[in-house]
Amino acid sequence: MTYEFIQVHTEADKIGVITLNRPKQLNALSPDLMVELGAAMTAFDADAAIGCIIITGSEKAFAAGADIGAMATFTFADVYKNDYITKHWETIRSIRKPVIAAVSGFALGGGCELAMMCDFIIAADNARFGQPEIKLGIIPGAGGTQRLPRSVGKSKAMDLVLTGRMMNADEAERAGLVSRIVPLDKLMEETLAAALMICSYSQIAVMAAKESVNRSFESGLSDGVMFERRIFHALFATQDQKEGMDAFVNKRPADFKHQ
Ligand code: DAK
Repeated sequence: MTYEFIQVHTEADKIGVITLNRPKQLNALSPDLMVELGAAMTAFDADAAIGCIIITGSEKAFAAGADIGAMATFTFADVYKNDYITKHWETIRSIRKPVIAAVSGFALGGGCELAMMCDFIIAADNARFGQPEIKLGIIPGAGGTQRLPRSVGKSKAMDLVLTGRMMNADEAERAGLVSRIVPLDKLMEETLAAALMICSYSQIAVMAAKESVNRSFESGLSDGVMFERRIFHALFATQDQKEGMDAFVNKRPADFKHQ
């Protein structure tokens, strides 16, 4: 498939890299771009050779939000009856392989929400995060009011959502929104290294780990721990568990077959 608003390539035959590519609009997330993003992610998720997916943007912008021009004249009836772009944004939640957001520059509005839908965020030192929708007379609409407080706590989430201010990479790391900050010129190198590390493990264990961590956001502690326990037990049915433990015991590198 050819894409107009994103670029897609693989690294080391096992990492799927998706680069948002509407530079003149600071990668504003139009419905067409989101359709392409969903298609590319679904294709990588279905590709047995791919162990990890990276979403990135440009140095200046990961994404400056949903496309304001495209939304400007919509009425309530338009957005409510057509469930405005909802389906285009839900695909990412169905991706079972790990997805890393490599963020440089602006990650605002839907851009910040997209980054938060990824499994973790590696930020360049020039990254700036925010939910400025309040300035447009709306509120975050792709999970920002729900994921941001889970990530940074109520007080900072309220501050960002109600004032519309941006936070820099340092503040985002202190608040727990991003997992690490790297120099801008090392962003892809460091993100690819993290992705390669993930790819070196059992894909079944990696997917199970992602599913279990995500469950912590959807359930109470007892249910979450029970879910984890059963998944943990199930992993003893895999060849990869035998391989991983045998490799440790015999002091050799593990050779996971993802079985
Ligand atoms: N949409 C469309 N165009 C955008 C844009 C955006 N979000 N952000 C920037 N651009 C365009 C600018 O209009 C400008 O275009 P030209 O004038 O050159 O044609 C070009 O990108 C460069 O922008 P600036 O000239 O403004 O560049 P600066 O460096 O001066 O400022 C900035 C950069 C990022 C601070 C500024 O552009 C800015 O404030 N942008 C808007 C940020 C924003 O308000 N984002 C939130 C948008 S609302 C949903 C899913 C998602 C959403 C809602 C619902 N569902 C699933 C239901 C999301 C909503 C949003 O994100």
